[in-house]
Amino acid sequence: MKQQTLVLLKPDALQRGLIGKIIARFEAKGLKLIALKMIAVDEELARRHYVEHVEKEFFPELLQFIIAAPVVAMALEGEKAVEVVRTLIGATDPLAALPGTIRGDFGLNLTKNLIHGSDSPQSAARELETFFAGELLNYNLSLNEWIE
Ligand code: 3AN
Repeated sequence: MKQQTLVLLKPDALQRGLIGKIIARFEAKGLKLIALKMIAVDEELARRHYVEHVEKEFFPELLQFIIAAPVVAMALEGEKAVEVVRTLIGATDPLAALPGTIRGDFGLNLTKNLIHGSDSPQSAARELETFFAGELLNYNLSLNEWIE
């Protein structure tokens, strides 16, 4: 079942020069990039994106972090893309994330955990609308007949 999902490469990924390495993992997996942009997240956008977390005690720290430098936002498409992307990303806490996952290989800090991936098809639909309303691209990735 084909799905679409939202990924954000957070300010720490940008500052640490990991953008290319992380995108390369999704490309190598066979996921199709259907949108990609850099964006400076402001407080309003952060509150909209993290609507489930605005009341949590860690939100002020999360807010300061996510607005501190630009993020790279992308939309990815593929078989079970929501779950597949979450698996590639690894556990929320990089200290618990398995080696081979993005957080397991590159992170040590729960707030500075490099990357966000939608946690369900419902979240994906909402988050894609937030970041890419009307901007998702429809094209044929010719390599996919050898992947899917
Ligand atoms: P995930 O990003 O794995 O879906 P969520 O949605 O539970 O995790 O949390 C959103 C973000 O909030 C995390 N990526 C992390 O940066 C931050 N966060 C979550 N839980 C905590 C916590 N207990 N302390 C500090 N930051 C947290």
